[in-house]
Amino acid sequence: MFFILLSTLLLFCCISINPPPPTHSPCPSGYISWYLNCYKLVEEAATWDAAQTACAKAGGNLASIDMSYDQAFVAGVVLQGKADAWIGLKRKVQNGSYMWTDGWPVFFTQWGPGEPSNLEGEGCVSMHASYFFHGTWNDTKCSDPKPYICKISKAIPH
Ligand SMILES: [Ca+2]
Repeated sequence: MFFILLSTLLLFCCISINPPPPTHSPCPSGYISWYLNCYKLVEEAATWDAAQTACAKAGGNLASIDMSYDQAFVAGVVLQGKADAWIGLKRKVQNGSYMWTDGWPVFFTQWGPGEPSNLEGEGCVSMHASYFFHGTWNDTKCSDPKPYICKISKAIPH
């Protein structure tokens, strides 16, 4: 019995457990990996167009939100930033319909109460950071400088 106990103790004391290797992030530096995408909240305010250009330079687009899981994740990121942030949704001048900059069709929306108000010059969509509106969307003035959220995605619309 004693020997069994001793050998058990020896077994536990002397096995070295190597820590697992760090997880390799599939995203560029500064981006958060989530699902098949990489996201980054840029807190320096820019107009909607300048924000989209900046995201495109990094190989992405202003973030599209294709389902409730994306919405929950992006809202969590934006709420941390404490300021409303641009997302990749813009109204087309031609027919008034909305489209995502990355080409995905709009099959999920999370408009705030009374939105989109569709006022003239309010064709760009930002996400509310205030807890009261909790990540809901608002069409607002494209020329307003706001923080923004970029998304780099491996999923290609088809
Ligand atoms: Ca509005």
